[in-house]
Amino acid sequence: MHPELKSKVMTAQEAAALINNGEILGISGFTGAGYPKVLPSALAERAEKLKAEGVDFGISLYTGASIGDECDGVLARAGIMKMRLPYQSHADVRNSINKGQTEYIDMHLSHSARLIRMGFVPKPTLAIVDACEVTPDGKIYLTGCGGNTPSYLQTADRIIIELNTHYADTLIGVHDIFIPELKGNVPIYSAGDKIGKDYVQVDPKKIVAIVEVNLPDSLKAFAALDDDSNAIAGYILEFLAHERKMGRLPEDLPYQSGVGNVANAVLGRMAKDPMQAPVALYTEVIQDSIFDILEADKLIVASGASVSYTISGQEKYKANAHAKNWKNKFVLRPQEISNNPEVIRRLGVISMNTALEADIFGHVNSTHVNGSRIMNGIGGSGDFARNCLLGFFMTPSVAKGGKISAIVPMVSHTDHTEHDTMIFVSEQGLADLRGLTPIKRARLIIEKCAHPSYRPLLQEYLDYGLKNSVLHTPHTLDKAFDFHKRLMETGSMGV
Ligand code: 0RQ
Repeated sequence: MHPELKSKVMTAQEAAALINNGEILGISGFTGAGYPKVLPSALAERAEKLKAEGVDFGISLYTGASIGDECDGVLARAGIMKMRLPYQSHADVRNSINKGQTEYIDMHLSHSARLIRMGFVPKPTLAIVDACEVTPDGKIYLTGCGGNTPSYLQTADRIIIELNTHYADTLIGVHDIFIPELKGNVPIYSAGDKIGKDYVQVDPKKIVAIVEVNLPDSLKAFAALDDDSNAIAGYILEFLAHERKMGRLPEDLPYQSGVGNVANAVLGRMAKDPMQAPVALYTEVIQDSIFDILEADKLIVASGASVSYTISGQEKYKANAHAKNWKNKFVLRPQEISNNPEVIRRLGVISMNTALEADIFGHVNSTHVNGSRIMNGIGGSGDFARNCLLGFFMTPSVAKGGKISAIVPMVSHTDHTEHDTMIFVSEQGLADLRGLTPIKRARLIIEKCAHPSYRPLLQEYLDYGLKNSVLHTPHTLDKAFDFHKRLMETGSMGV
């Protein structure tokens, strides 16, 4: 309705023509939610044409976290993604990074916006955001992601908005936008506290294009729960019940859970447990399992950086946002607040994240296969692992049909040190490492978490160290990577 904004409405192709070679794009999007959906394809087409004319074209892509194929996949396949941060989980992006075609900075999610605002990495030149609404005085109401979007909107010189009517007004009012100072408090004392505004204020003169869309986030449904995920979820719930019985765990502590099946399974099973008290989430990503909790009337509040719902989950949310007042149960925050160490420590968050591999002394590798090949990234796991009250690292005990042991003598890359890890869980069992010396940790991890087919090899490594090494952390450096060497030489860590 506003003539000046209306004059900026254009097609995706027209908007893509405004993007220059070498542009640094700071875009909305976090774990498959709230990312731009049509501009990336138009940009890839434009790059293709320029390439045919012999003109080189490349961009850097900054996001909140992982985003959908319509953006990450499209830009990686077009071969124009020169730089990427702070987290991705797309096979084509991963391949491009591991081939050296895309530079990648794998960052703690709570650090990324601040490092960009401080100029340690170049600031975005153009922000592209998925938004529910924009007003003539420059108020932008975001869709399903808080992420790094407020900082990108603040620091970029120009802004393109994908005005997405898919969520209508069901996410307006859900956001709490607060950008912290370099020094000073983040005054959140309970998971649902709101300390900011429900929109991002920008100078409307920076808005150079508005592209109208009506599209959902394209998240696929989860695979049926496998036995390993179910077993891991079972051990975690049993352990939490035990800790409560021992009087070590108040009922009302909020939960954080990483992405994927196990996280969904834990929350899904909590919803079904008649003994489970109502729960609050202070997490980064909110997944479909939240609906089980809502339907069981057990949700106090869910605070996160994004609502990462499958297509059917998005429909369910929209249908109930007003009808059952679900809208009031959610708070979406910038990721430097959803993952803020001060708040995580203050609230006593119970945290659950995933390891690729863990070693017998308690270190965790969440990111690099054989120490070199990036999988996804650390995401928010470090923000929560170090600062939570109670932290779980979960992984099936073996990968690739048993050829890879998730428990190794020494991790080939370290994301989380022994000082930050507390409880390891595999489908074999659970090891509570708190308060144990390195040797006791090693014995417990081998006994409780390693797959039976790898226990003798791990025990042999530990015994050799106990005989021949110093006795604080008895590593044997010339044997520490034998599992990984065998994998590279023979295709299996087993002998
Ligand atoms: O390979 O895809 O070819 O089948 O890794 O493993 O078991 O399906 O589990 O999808 O949860 O991924 C750690 C990567 C696990 C993920 C990681 C192979 C395995 C399979 C995927 P295929 P699964 P997931 C949340 C917070 C980051 C840290 C975190 C992740 C593929 O959960 O990125 O929790 N976490 N952040 O076969 C070689 C090993 C392997 C292995 C598994 N040791 N060596 N390959 N695989 N273990 C995220 C955010 O903060 C946004």
